[in-house]
Amino acid sequence: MLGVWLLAAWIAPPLRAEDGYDLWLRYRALAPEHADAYRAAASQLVAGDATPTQAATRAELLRGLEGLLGAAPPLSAAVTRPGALIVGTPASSPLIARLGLQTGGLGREGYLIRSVVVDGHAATVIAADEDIGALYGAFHFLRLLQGGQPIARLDVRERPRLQRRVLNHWDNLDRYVERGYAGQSIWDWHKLPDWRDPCYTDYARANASIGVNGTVLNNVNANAQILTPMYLEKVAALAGVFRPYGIRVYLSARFSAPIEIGGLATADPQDPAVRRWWRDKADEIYRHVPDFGGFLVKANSEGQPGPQDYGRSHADGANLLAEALAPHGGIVMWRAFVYSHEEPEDRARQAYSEFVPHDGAFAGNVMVQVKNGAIDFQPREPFHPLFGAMPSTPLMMELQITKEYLGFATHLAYLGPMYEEVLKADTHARGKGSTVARVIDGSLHRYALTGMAGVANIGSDRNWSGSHFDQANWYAFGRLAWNPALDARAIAEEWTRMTFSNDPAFVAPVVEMMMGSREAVVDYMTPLGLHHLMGRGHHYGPAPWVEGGPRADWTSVYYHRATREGIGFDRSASGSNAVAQYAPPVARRFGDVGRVPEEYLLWFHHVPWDHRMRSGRPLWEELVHRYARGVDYVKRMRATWDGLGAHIDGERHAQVAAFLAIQQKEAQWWRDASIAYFQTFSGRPLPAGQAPPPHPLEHYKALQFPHAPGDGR
Ligand code: GCW
Repeated sequence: MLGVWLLAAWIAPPLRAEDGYDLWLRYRALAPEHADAYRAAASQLVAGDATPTQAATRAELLRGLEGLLGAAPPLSAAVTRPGALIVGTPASSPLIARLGLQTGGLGREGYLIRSVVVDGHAATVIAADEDIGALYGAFHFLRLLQGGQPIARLDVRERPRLQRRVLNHWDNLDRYVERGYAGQSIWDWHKLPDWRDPCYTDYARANASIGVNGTVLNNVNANAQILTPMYLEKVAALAGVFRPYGIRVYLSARFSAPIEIGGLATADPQDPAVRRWWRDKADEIYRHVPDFGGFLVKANSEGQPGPQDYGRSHADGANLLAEALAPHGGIVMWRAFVYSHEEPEDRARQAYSEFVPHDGAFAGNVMVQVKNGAIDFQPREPFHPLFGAMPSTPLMMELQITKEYLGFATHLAYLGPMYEEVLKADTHARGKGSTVARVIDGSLHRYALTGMAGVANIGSDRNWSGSHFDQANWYAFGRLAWNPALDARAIAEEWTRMTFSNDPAFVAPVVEMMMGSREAVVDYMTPLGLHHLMGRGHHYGPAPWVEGGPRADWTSVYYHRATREGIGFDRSASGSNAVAQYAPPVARRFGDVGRVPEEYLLWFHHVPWDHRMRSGRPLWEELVHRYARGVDYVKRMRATWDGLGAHIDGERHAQVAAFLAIQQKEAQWWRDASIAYFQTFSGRPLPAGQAPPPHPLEHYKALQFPHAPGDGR
C-alpha cells in the first residue's frame, strides 16, 4: 500500500510554483477527463484578426486553449471538421452572418455562445454585434473550460446590466497609492509614454475577462498635473494599450485646476474664463484620447476644493465639467462622499442633506457616485440613504475593493457577500422590491446612465493585490458590475476553480471559508453595528479610544458613544434622526430598537449594557461573544487551509498560511483591545469561559504604527 502511494507521489507531476501573477487566467493543464472532451469541441479555431480587438480575442483563445488542453487548435478559415470554435460578428465573419444568429438586442458589449451545426458539423459559436462583445464571449467560454463546466449544449446569451464598470485607482503621480496595500502604483509615470510595461496589457486582459470597461487612473485626491500636456501623453499611451480590451480611460479632475495649471485667479463655475478653460482642456484631452471616458471628481470633501468655495452647489460644479465633456460624449462622475468641515450634523446624514435638494439639477451626462454606506466602507454599513432618494439623477455605486477597513492585504476577507448585501438591500423607494441593484441598474427610476465603481486593490506587487485571496475581491467586483444579481457564492466558486483548482475536495472548503470570512471581520472588529474604531490616520488596528484632534467625526468615540450606561450612536428619532432619510418602511424598522436587525443595532441606537439580545444574552455578553466568534472563525480558516496543502503549489499555499497566521494574531488583538476598552464602561465581568485580555488597556493604547501602509497624504 505504502509502495503504491510512494509510486503515485513519484509519478504525479509536481505542482509548479506560482506567484499569483496570472490571476484567474492561469490556463494550467486540465485533468484528462475534461481536456479530452474539450479538445474534441475545440478542434479548430475560426476567428479573424482584422482589428486589434479581434486579434486580442484570438490570441486569448489560443493562449487559453493551449494552456488548458496542451495544444492550441489550428486556425482555419472554414469549418472543415466537427468541433470548430467560431468567433466573431456578422460584420467580421461571413460564416457568422450566414448562421443568422439573433445578435440584435445584445448591445455593443453583449454576446451569445451557442452549440450549432455548421455544414453538417457540430460547432460552437461565440457571436456578438461588436468585436468587444466577442472578446467578452471568449473569456466566458474560457471560464467554462477553466471551471470544468459542460460545453456540449451551450445556449448563453449575456449582456451587461450596467454601462460603466469602472475601477478607481487612488494612485498618486509619485506612485504612492492611498489606501493601497499592494506596493506602488502600477503606473510607471516616469517611464511613460515610451515604456509600456507588459503588465498594462495583462491588467487589461484581466479586467476585460470580468467585464470592467473603464479605469480612473489617478487618485480622487487629485493632482492637477495629470491634466498637463506632459501627462496627457502618458495617459494616451495607457489608453492605447487598453483600447483593444474595451477599457476606456478616465481621470480624476481637481476642481481648482484652472488656478493651479491654468493660471486663472478663480475656479468659480460661473466665471466665463473658467468655463472656457475647461472646454479647451476637454478638447485637448480628446485630441490625445479620442475615446476618453470623462472625469471623476471629489469636491468639497476632506479639504478638496470645490464649487462651494465660491458659494455654488455640487450641481453647478458638476455641470461645469459636464458642459466641457458633452460635445465629446464624456461623462462626469461626481462623488457624493462629502462632509463639511464646519457641519455639526451627524456625518451619516450629510451627503443626503447636500445632494437630495439638487435632484434633477444635474446635466444629462453627470452621474453621482455614492459609496455603499453613508460613513466610509466600514466592514458593515446599512445601505446609503441616497439610494432610492434621487429618482432624477443617475446614481452609480462606489464599492471599495482595497481593504482599508477590513485588514489591509493580509486578512482573508472575501467581499462578495458584502457587495451582495448592499445590492440586495431594499430601499422601498417605489414599494417593496426596490433594491439598491434596481436603483443602480436604472430599472427603478429609468436612469439613462448606469454604473459601478470599485476602488482598486491593485499595485506593483507580483500578485497584483497584495495577497492571493484579495484577487477574489477584484474578480467579484467585476462580475457584480456586469450583473449585480449574481450570487457571491457562485462567484467565489468560479474564482476558486480558476485561481487554484477544480478538485471538489479543495473547492468546497475554500468557498465555505471565503463565504464567512467577511462576517468574521465584522465580528472581531466592529460587531453589532459598531463602526469607525480603527487607528487614527493609517486605519491599522483597533483604537476605539481615539478622541480629540481636528474634528469629532475623525475620532472613534464620536461613533461608539460608550458610557457607563450603554453604547451606540442614536440615529433614531430621539437622536440624530438619520433614519428619517430612509423610505418610511425602512425608517420604521431601523428606527425601532425592537425591530432593527441586530447587525445594525449600535449603528442606529444607543442601548444599555444589559439590553436583552435575541440570543437571550445581555448586550455586553453578546458583544464579547461576537468578538470571540470572529477570532474562532479565523482559527478554523487556518486549520482548513493547513489541510489543503496537497492541492496547490507550495508557494501560494505558504503565503496564504502565513497571512492567516497574521490575521489570527490581529483578530485576537482587535478582540483583546476592544474588550479591555469597553469593559472600562460596562464595568461588567467577562462571561464564563472568556479569557481576559492578556495586557492592560494602556498597553494597547500605547502601540504606534508610524509606517503602516496606505495612509492618506
Ligand atoms: O475612505 C476614506 C479614506 C481616504 C479617501 C476618502 C475618499 C481618497 O480614508 O483616504 O480619500 O475616503 O473616499 O475620498
